[in-house]
Amino acid sequence: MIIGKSKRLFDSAQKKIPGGVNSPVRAWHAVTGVPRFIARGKGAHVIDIDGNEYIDYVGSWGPLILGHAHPYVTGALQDALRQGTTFGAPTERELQMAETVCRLIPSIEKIRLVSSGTEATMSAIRLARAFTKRSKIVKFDGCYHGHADGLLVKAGSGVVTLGLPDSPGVVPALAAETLVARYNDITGIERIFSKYGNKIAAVIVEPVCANIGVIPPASKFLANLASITRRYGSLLIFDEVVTGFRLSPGGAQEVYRVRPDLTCLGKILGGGLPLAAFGGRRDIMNLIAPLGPVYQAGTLSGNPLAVTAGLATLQQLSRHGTYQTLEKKGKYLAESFAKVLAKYKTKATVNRAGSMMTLFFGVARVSNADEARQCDREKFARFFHGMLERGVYLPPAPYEAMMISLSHSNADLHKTVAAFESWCRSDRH
Ligand code: KE4
Repeated sequence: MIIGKSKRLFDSAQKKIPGGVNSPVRAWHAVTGVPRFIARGKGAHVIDIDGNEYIDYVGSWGPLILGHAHPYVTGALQDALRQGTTFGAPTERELQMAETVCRLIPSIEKIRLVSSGTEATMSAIRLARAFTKRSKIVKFDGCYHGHADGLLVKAGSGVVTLGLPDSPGVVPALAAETLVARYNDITGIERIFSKYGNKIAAVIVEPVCANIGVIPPASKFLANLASITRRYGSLLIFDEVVTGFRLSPGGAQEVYRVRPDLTCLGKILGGGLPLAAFGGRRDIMNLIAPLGPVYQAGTLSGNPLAVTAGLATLQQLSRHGTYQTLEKKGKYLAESFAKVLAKYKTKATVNRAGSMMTLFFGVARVSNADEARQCDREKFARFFHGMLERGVYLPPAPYEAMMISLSHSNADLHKTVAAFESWCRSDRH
């Protein structure tokens, strides 16, 4: 495979951009090799700067549930562009977006648009602390909610642990306000609340994990979280930046029938442009400035182009049968991979939720971050490169999610399975 241009660009990029990339995972440190510089995308395919074409399962880490350059989205953007790009003033489109999201996700009675998932979760946590007048936050080991200081914490020793900074620059005193629990472990949560309950402002959770690989919630886990937080007067925040509009029109909370107090959205919400949001109960959201005292702001919040792309995407997703189609594609791919793994007696497990999935090599079950970390990362790196050589572009990290879009054709899926079987046959380690 010719990758000379990507190599040259990557060498140059590293001179001016830390690690040569504008977000760490794009540097391929987990799989090594030369990150491909992408020239363009079309449907389920991307073409790199050297002209190599791949079936894409990164999907820009989630937003592109319709695929690349969907004509309905690009057409809407072309119309919007002619009217200008940003005004720093309210627009009708922002109201349309707010009304659409509140209709799709009934737990969201009011919503504030922002520009990234990090902003959304950071703001939701500030709001939860203001509303409850408490300072502690509970997050789960393996869940990622963006890079706000208070969320870049890791579990200390033991199960009920005060957070420790997971990055230089995070102040230990702030990290200590975040408690880290084990996903799918309701006993652990009960223990944390029995010790800190009246100090806990909120629990923030990915209702389906996507940042330690895909890990669905155990039965009743989310419902138990909702009842515990209610019992102690804490808030439940669903970080649906990934799952929102991915798993269903109403996100994971519709699938699992659990109503959080606040929800964070992103990725698909912007249809590939920078848009995210936080929203929820009216009595909580009314604390947000300028109505209330909790300050939150953004120059490009609710940007007209991003809202246009998001509305066009949500409109396409509202078409009949969309989520049945996504479920069928995801089911086919996961089951086909499982059949190949069995045929070649390769120890691995496939975790899937709708149109997102992760292969964990060397383990039989992954229900929390500790189990995920037992997986064979070397084998994953070989899997990544083996698939890349066969024209399939996977997330370049073992703890991410393959994203299937509506534009992945049956031919794309069959080719992907054939590539996987060919690699499994060759990788007899
Ligand atoms: P952003 O600030 O990257 O828009 O969103 C942060 C975020 C919040 N919540 C969840 C559940 C998320 O998955 C994310 C970001 N996801 C990663 C991929 N797993 C973004 C990719 C990257 O960091 O480059």
